[in-house]
Amino acid sequence: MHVIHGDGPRTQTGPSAVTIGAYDGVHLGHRAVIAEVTRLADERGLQTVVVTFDRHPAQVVRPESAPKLLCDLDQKLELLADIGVDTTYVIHFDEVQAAVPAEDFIDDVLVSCLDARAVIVGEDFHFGKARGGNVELLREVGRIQGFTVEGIDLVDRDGRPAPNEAKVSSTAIRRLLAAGEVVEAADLLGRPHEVRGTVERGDGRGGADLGFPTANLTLPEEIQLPADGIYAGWLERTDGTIHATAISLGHRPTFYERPGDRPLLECHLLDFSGNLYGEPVRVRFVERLRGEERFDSVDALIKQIQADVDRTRELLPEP
Ligand code: RBF
Ligand code: MG
Repeated sequence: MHVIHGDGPRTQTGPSAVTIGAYDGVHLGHRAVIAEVTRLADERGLQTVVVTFDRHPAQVVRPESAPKLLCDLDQKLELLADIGVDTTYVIHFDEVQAAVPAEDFIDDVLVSCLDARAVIVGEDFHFGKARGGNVELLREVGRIQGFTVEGIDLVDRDGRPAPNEAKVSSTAIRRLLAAGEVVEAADLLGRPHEVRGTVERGDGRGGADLGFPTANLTLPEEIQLPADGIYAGWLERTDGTIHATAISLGHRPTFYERPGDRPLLECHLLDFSGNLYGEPVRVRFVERLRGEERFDSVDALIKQIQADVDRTRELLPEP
């Protein structure tokens, strides 16, 4: 997949079928839209292009209530490449970009750079300064500039038009994750939820005192985490090897008074020895095992962790 950075050198694509949006998570609803872009592109001999942003526009426009992200930019680009998108145009979204009138955005990006012949967006898509651009404006400009516009409605998880509450949306997936419902979230994402972070040095207690060493991850602030709790999942290393892992996400109430800050994500890899310090890894949440608990003794905690590890082994097939 070809990636164009909006603030980088100006390259031009061939005539294209374009969709625009945050595409956070590249979930099944997004995939349905992109499938339509691809269908149209094939029919009319066009390139497929996704125009998206390097952060969620809400992080700039209303930072106090911006949603957490379902994936970072790197993962988004990987997911778009996986489904066969020809080109992704990444807009660097900042205050300057937020102030660009919708008409200028259409002229600069859609017409000049991407030679858009077809534009496919969600029916309720808004863009440009003060969210002034919409499907209707696209249609008006399209009639003059020579591109067609299709506004499509979000779909349910089977790809059918759906009432609001059944629609696959990033918001619905965030809510499921926040409730710990990782299986349901995976159902809408089309894959387990994944977070990416770097392994840092922890307390050293897991290995020395508990017999269950863990890789502690530093995570980017803006990524959506599941609810605190214990999960079974996968950890993928930089060399591509995938390990079954029992995941603890939370505040370790057995050892610490609950601080108000962000939870700690720790992974105990099954059948693994060695340390991963400094390594960037990917963690996928497959099943929720239980909520985090405060144990009266270290022995009780160890017993429970052993049961979690056994359950993880049962739940996860060989990688
Ligand atoms: N800590 C707790 O305080 N309560 C728990 O219920 C808990 N469950 C865990 C389950 C698993 C599978 C693992 C790997 C760790 C768990 N921990 C829990 C975290 C544990 O206290 C931590 O790994 C060590 O204290 C080292 O940081
Ligand atoms: Mg640890």
